[in-house]
Amino acid sequence: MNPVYHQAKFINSAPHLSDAPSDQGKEVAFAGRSNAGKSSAINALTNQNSLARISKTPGRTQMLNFFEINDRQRFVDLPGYGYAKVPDAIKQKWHKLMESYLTSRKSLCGIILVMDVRHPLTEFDWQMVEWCQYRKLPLHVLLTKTDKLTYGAAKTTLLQVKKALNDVNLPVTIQLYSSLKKVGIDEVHQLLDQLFNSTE
Ligand SMILES: Nc1nc2c(ncn2[C@@H]2O[C@H](COP(=O)(O)OP(=O)(O)OP(=O)(O)O)[C@@H](O)[C@H]2O)c(=O)[nH]1
Ligand SMILES: [Mg+2]
Repeated sequence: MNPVYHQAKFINSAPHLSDAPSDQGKEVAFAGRSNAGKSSAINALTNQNSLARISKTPGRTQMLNFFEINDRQRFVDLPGYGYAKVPDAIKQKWHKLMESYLTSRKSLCGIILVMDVRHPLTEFDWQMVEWCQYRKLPLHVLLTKTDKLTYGAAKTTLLQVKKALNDVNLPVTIQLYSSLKKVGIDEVHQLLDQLFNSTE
C-alpha cells in the first residue's frame, strides 16, 4: 500500500486541452473504453469512494478529469470511448480531444489502459496502443473486474493479452485487477512509483 496516492484531490474537468492544468511535473493517464472501470480504478487506488465520478450512463463524461497527488504528480481520468450509443459527432470530438492530449502533453509519462477482463483488446484499445507507440509511452494494462471470472479464466485472458501485445514495440506490463475486491492495488502502486520516479 502506498498512502501517497490516498492524498489525491480533484483539480478540474477540462472540456478542451487549453483548460488543462499547467503542463508541468508528471501525469499518468487512465484510458479505456466506456464502462471499463477507469474511474473506479482511480477511486480504489486513492482509497476514496467518490473522487472520480462513477457514472451509470457510459460515455457521458467527455472531458479530461485531473487529480493532483502533490504539486509534481497528477492522475488524469480520460473520457471513455467506444460506446455504441454515442453519436458520431461526439465520437469525433472525443478523438480530437484525445489525440491532442496524447500527442502534445509533455508531462504525460505513462498510460494505464483499463480493460474489462471479459472484453479485452477492442479496436479502441488498439488505437490507444498506437498512440502510445507514437509517443513511446510506457503502457500498463489493467485487466479489471476479475471478480466476475474464475481465477483460471482470468489467467487465460492474461496470457492471451500478453501474447497479443508481445510484438508491440513498447514497454508493456499487464496485470489482473479488481477495484471491487481490491485485487492488484499494490502492484499498480509500485508501477505508478516507477512511472513518476523515472528520470525522463
Ligand atoms: N464487478 C466489478 N465492477 C466494477 C469494477 N470496476 C468497476 N466496476 C463497475 O463498472 C461500471 C463502470 O465503472 P466506471 O469506473 O464508471 O467505468 P469508466 O471506465 O470510468 O466509464 P466511463 O466514465 O463511462 O468511461 C460501474 O458500474 C462500476 O461499479 C470491478 O473491479 N468489479
Ligand atoms: Mg469514468
